[in-house]
Amino acid sequence: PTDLPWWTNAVVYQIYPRSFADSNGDGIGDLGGIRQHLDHLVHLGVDVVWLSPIYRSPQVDNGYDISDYQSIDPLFGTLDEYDALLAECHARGLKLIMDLVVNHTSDQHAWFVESRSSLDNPKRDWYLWRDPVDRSGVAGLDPADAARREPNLWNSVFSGPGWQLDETTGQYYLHIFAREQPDLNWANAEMRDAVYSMMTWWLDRGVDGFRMDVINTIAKIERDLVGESRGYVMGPQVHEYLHEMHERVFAGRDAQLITVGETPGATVDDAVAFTAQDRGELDMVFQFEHVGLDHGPRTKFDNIPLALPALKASLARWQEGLADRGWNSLYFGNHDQPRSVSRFGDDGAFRYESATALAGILHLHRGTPYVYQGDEIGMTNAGYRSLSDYRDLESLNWAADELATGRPLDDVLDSLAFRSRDNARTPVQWSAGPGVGFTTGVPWLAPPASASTVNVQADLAAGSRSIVEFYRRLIALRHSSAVVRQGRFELLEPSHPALWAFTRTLDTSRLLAMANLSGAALPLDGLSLARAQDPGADHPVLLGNYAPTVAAESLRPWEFRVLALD
Ligand code: TEU
Ligand code: CA
Repeated sequence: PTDLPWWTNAVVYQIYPRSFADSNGDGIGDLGGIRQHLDHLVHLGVDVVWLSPIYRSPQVDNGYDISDYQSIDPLFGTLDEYDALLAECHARGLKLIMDLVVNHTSDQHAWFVESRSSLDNPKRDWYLWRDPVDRSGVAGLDPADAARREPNLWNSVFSGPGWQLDETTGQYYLHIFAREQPDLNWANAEMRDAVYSMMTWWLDRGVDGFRMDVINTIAKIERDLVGESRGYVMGPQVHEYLHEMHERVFAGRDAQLITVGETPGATVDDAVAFTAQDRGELDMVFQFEHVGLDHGPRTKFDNIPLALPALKASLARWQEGLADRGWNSLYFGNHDQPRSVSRFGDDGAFRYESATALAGILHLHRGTPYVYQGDEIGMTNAGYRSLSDYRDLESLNWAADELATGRPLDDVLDSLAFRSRDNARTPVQWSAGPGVGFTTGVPWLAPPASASTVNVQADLAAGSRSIVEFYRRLIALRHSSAVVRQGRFELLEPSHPALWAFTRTLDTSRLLAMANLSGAALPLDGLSLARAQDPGADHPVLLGNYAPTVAAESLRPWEFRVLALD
């Protein structure tokens, strides 16, 4: 028996609808395609499905630019189809959560159309409008910055200035993402009320919670909005807003719901403040420390090598930091990150072994694991070598800026082939063939060549080398083990360059998880975990990615094992 909420024992599966399954042959995934594959999710054993946005949207940022929150974009289907999908999920014991994107709307949203229409429109203050600034007299600025008239010197995450001049009123509006994604003004209570009533509308429809897009950027600091501020800083009001949201929207049904906030840049202390249950804010957050370790100093597109000890230490820091208060999400991949088997594993000779080793290690940490569509079959980076294959505005805008500086195309393509968000957005490979079982039409984004051998059909026929089967057993282990769910985490051999090993302890029960994240055999003698295993005893192996799994004195390349010590 435990007083931990249900989602501490749950596994979430992220669907990026545009790339999951297409049921009408237009080459874009849709709700019909999802309904056709729900049994795949049931087979995996996941508990919750998170849908990336499917609301009406001009699709500038693939649906993260919403023009009507209470609708379904015709690309994906209708509200009736949505209700059918929700009912079918619930009938299968799956919960369904939606992606809440309320740091910004689309510039086509009725709220923004009204807000921009005049200085005294009632919704003017629902967005962040500020007058131009003349900084020609400001010392210490380079000529380019001194000439800028934007209210402050923030840049957009998607390149260019973070402000757009609106000719009609002569003011700038803030957009930390694309200019088609104007930031909402959370200081405005009327705007907040409209968001809360929209959220309640979805919960009343039966939705089981939300993933909240960049929810820690909703609180801007007024003094930073004008003047020489160069970097965004999270305003402390964010906790006030999230607590108000909790009271106004979640209270009374909080126990059945799951909420996860995406909080780029959040520290462990921020995450405790967001997720400690007595705070009444969020259940958990997506933090970005581990997925920032291989970013260069200038931009994420400057890929730098990642040493395993740094990755191990990062996850261990978050295990320790949220051990007593708060709760961790556990993820390596999503629709914004490179494919984890290409980034952290070996997507060539040891694709099966490394995909399963990474999943085993991640899922045996303390927290709620998130499986990103396609990772359950070890899908790999697309690695396109032609700019015309890319679709993501973040990638295309960055590449254009880089090429404009004279950087060689091949060099830019090297960066994109590893880091572009399109790498994780290629259609789920259900089978071989031109439409990879995703569509009977032309996929909106080109599947990589690997699809001919990397696909669900081939994986399910792979017997002891099926990645889906490994995930199924891993998820079953989580569901059955109180130690996995709540055991205390302790990292072993932190500085070892290839070994990732840790224990989980609950009362007198202990598990030992270990993986060899290298392509060479790894002898275990002399290492702390060998001592932890009471050499004499023969510890049962609960799960391993090599068959037959034996508690040997060494780990084979990319081998993962978890043992029950007591
Ligand atoms: O991403 C927020 C975020 O962290 C971005 O900075 C994103 O990770 C980018 O790739 C970093 O370089 C969320 C969504 O997940 C993303 O798909 C959207 O594009 C973005 O917000 C705007 O809604
Ligand atoms: Ca379609």
